[in-house]
Amino acid sequence: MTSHNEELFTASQKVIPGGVNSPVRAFRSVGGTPLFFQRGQGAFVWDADGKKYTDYVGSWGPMIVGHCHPAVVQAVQEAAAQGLGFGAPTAGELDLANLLCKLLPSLEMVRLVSSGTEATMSAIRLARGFTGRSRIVKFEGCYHGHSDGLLVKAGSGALTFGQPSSSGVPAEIAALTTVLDYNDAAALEKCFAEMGKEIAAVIVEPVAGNMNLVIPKREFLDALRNLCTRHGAVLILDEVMTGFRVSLQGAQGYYGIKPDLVTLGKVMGGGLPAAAFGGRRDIMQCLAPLGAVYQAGTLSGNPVAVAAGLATLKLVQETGFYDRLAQLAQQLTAGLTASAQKHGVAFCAQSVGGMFGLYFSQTPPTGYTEVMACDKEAFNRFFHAMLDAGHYFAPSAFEAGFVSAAHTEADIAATIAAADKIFAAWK
Ligand code: KE4
Repeated sequence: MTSHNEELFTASQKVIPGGVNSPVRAFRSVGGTPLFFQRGQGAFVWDADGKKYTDYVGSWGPMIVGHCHPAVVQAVQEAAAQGLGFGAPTAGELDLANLLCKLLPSLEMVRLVSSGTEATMSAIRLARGFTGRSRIVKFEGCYHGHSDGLLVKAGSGALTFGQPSSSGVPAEIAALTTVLDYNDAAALEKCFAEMGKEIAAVIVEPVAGNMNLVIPKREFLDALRNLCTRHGAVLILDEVMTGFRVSLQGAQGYYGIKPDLVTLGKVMGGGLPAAAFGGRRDIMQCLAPLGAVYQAGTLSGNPVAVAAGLATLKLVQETGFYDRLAQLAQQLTAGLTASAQKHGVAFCAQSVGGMFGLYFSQTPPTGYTEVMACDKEAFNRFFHAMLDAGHYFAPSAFEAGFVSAAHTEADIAATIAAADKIFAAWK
């Protein structure tokens, strides 16, 4: 019998390219029919056939307090009843801006936008306007949204399709982007020695989450900060994923690195379209209407999205929130790793705060080349076997996973038990 997912997917492909509104949702990397979700509650989601899954994607990170948390839903309902949008300032935007600046010490000023792509695109333009320089440096496998200059050897969906660069990006634009290896401090040092005066900004995921999870080396983080300072380049930490995910102060607080600009999204919108970029006051004051760097957005600071973000960020400030989130992620990764090793499967896993990576390799990758050496086919088999068992991981070997405060130790144990059965029968 055709599943409702299959019916919806067939119909969607007639009118939406690939049947999805974002490529990574299409299951092209793992194969099979993408799931169409109809409901989420706490740690769980239900697909169009009514099948229940323990959710380790969480809308790619935003659902850190779980789906449909009552406090978030209530805040959204109350805000919506007052107005869905004004295209004018609201007190809620000021509350969110003040909260972001309180939580992240590097934020002296902040501008709200509607997506991570807008945040990074705007931060790059701002860095170019502030420095008067054009070159940007990024790292292979890192994904910063789909603006032209950043879709060069990008990660996430772009990596999934085996074409790290995207067509449609003019060569002239791509030529202004230098791509280096993540965690390679020496390559960064050499790049600055050769073209330091041209570099407007270095943009980096302080914990890479778009080529699977890759943990930064201390010397890499130190080189980023020191070289940008020495050469007058703007250091942009792209914390769209890590912000309020790895700690209350994001990766910048977790690792003690102070960016000049930071981009935020996902958790700060609680699942609704809210993102931001901000940082040093002297840089942010270059933005229109104060300065010459133009940036704008009809839906920026949308009151309903802001309400979801404020409610979510209130909940994550509860005592012990991140300790528990990290414990859940560690319980999952340790349990999966122990099970695989017991059954002789070449698999390992690791976590940082509430995000984790799963790898079909003997050791966790430290960069793009090692990520690409992981057994993608094995991941795809594991993904589908776990999906059949009712546990939903990211539909790509090149994505990080996420736990929420709504997951319980029992939920994690059930996921590990399901994986154990799969690893026991692994050939
Ligand atoms: P959005 O434009 O998708 O809101 O954010 C882009 C972005 C920027 N920076 C980082 C570090 C990100 O992880 C993202 C988006 N992440 C992907 C998942 N890896 C979004 C999922 C998708 O593309 O559908």
